[in-house]
Amino acid sequence: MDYKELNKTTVLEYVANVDSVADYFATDELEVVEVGDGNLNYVYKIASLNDSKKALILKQAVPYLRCVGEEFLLSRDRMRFEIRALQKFYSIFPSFVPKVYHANEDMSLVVMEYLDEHIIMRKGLMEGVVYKNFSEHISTYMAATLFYTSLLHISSGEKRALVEKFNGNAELCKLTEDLVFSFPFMEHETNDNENVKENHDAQKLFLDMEFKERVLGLKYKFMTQSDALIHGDLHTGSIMINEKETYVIDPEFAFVGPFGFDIGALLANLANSYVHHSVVTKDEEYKTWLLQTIREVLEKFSEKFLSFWSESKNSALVVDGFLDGAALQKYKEKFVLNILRESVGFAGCKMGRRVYGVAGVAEIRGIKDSKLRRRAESMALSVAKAFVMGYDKIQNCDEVVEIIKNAG
Ligand code: ADP
Ligand code: SR1
Ligand code: MG
Repeated sequence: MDYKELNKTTVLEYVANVDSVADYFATDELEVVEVGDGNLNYVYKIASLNDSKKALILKQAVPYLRCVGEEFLLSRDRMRFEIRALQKFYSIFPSFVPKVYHANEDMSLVVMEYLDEHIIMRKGLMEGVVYKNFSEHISTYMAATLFYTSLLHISSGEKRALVEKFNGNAELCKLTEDLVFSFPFMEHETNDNENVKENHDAQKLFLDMEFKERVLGLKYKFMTQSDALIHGDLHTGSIMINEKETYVIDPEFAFVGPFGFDIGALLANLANSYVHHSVVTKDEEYKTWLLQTIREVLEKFSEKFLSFWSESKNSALVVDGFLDGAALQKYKEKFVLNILRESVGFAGCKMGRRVYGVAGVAEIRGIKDSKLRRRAESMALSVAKAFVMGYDKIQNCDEVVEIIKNAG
């Protein structure tokens, strides 16, 4: 089938010929609304007019970057990787991933479950909503997806096949290389240049060669380390949530990359929320909940990752009998400590990129009062710097929480 960019009308014509969607809606009359608020793609809600509980999402990639415009070309290939990742992550933990009803790589589209009782987590966090099950859910999601796609669980042949399956996602990896690890830390046309102009903090950051060398070290890890299948863009805008449930959406940046990258993305976004509440709402109770959540996410991730590991004696990496019991225990502890450290390093880059880089986040760039915004930027930068400069010395989760707390 040839690719055709859909619109609200042609979405209905398209799904009329898709059996799984036709079965779902039966004879209901349908309505289509565009609900996309992301940077890259078009997202349509297809809803039944007969039953308000029945709806599906159709997401289609277009051959350009939506938030910039048709002049910024970006291949539609990204949808192939989103489809594959949604299916893989769903097979590992279905309760945290929307169910796919239909996928068409030629048309660069996927039809999936509509999450009607959930909101984008970034929005909830800004409104000060407490999600008491979140740390439990997301730590399980991250530990399971990372562990079960790594050499601690699959064979070396399966791992190479997995790398191959996602290796073509080069354009989106390149976006991350540029937009997370390079351009936000130098003069660049894609930056928020109104803000960079005559800004002492920005000039200082761009001239901080020690910091930038450390960023390069982390970029190199991102470009070369193939630990596990990662989501690749796990910020709080890729999480849909309510008090009971947590779903991870939008895995189009997925590839086989470093263990710490998704954890780092999440840590950075939770820390940005802490910065927002320190500067804007000054809600001490909420700030305490955020810090406690950060600690729990990191601690529970380590516990669960180790617990999955304890279920098998033999893996592609550690052959049964290779280490004695005590040495194996020590090795595992060092292994997860290293994941924690790299997560903190990536979190530093991820926080830093949101200050002057393209694609700022509402928590910081959305602050209307310019004085408050500068304060938030400076706080975010101080956490980013502490993370990047000190990540490889971190000993435990308390130290991570202390760094964030001390900044504001
Ligand atoms: P992009 O790839 O452009 O970033 P997203 O996958 O993040 O697109 O989706 C954009 C928006 O569409 C989300 O912020 C959310 O509001 C909505 N959305 C996406 N998937 C779903 C879903 N399964 N259920 C409900 N809303 C969704
Ligand atoms: C121009 S694309 C900007 C960002 O949006 C995505 O969510 C990724 O984080 C990407 O870097
Ligand atoms: Mg998105």
